[in-house]
Amino acid sequence: MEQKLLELQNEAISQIENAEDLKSLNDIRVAYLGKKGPITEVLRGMGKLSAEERPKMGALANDVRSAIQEKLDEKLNRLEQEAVLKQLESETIDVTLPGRPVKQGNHHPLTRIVEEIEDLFIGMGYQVAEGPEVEQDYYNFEALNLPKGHPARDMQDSFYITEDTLLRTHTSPVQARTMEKHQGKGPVKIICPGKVYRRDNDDATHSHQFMQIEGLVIDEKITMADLKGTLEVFAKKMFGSDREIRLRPSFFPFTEPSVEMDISCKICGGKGCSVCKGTGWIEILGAGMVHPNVLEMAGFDSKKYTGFAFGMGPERIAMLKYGVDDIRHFYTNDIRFLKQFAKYEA
Ligand code: 2U9
Repeated sequence: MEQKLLELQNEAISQIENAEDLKSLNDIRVAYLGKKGPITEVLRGMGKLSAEERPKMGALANDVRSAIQEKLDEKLNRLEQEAVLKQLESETIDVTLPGRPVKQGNHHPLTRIVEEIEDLFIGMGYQVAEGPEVEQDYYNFEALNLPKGHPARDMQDSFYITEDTLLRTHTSPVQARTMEKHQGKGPVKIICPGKVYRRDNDDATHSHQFMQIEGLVIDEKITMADLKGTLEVFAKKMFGSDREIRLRPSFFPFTEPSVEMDISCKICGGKGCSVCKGTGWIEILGAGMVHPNVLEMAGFDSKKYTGFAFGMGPERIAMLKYGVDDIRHFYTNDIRFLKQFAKYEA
């Protein structure tokens, strides 16, 4: 029996050493130290032993049991430590590894241009005013000196929704609404960015939906000089202090006198090239002194108040600034086109 016990001990210990995981370790414990285990079996056979052999065998059996238990505990600790180490390893984060690049979008080029122009005029004390894209005929046309049947209306072919409701063809109705809210009291100093709609066939330079930024200043003693000064500051900040501006006579129903503003061509420095069609100048915006009819219709005393207004197309400025040759790129959401502007992100 003594031999049997020692064999069991060696057998159990070699199995414990080869155990790979906690489960097989537990199986060994149950197999050897369990109620039905061989050591228990041996102890049950103690009855057949002599009185002097029994204590010796009992002590040996307990030694074997505790030797096996000790080995089990030892192996258990090691396996648990190994499990913890493995888990730590699997959870170890190599902080020196580069982070996974988070695909960050970027501002749409038109948003960049509009925000740049907004910041520029906010810096000159203007407030940003916005209004509905679905507009009333009155604010889109009549309030702007374009009475029903006025031929100039056709120049702005419109998406009518009802007899008197349309998709606005310019952001000027926002200025007309704002003037009305002022109930004839100045000053008014606003810029109005936003989407506008004209029933047009899309091509490289026309889109049925495009953007505008218009501006309006109304106060006492506002002159053409104020307009020219403002446009000069705008042009130099937006296109570079080395640019010249030129004002040419023009016509808009809602301004009198009216002008168009050109800036000197950056490509040829004014000598003439394909970009400026040989003129040396590039048209940027239209402007003028607010027509007295427009002032009066909005409740301003045109003898006391004067004002200037201007209007520009952000697409045109973006096409010049970024060298884009087709306005439709701004609207067809081709990621290859849009992600080119990621490099401009701060
Ligand atoms: C009020 C009074 C006057 C806004 C103006 C322009 C000239 C102009 C064009 C720019 C690019 C239209 O999209 S575009 O082709 N706009 O040239 N806009 S003066 O004049 C106003 C507006 C509102 C109450």
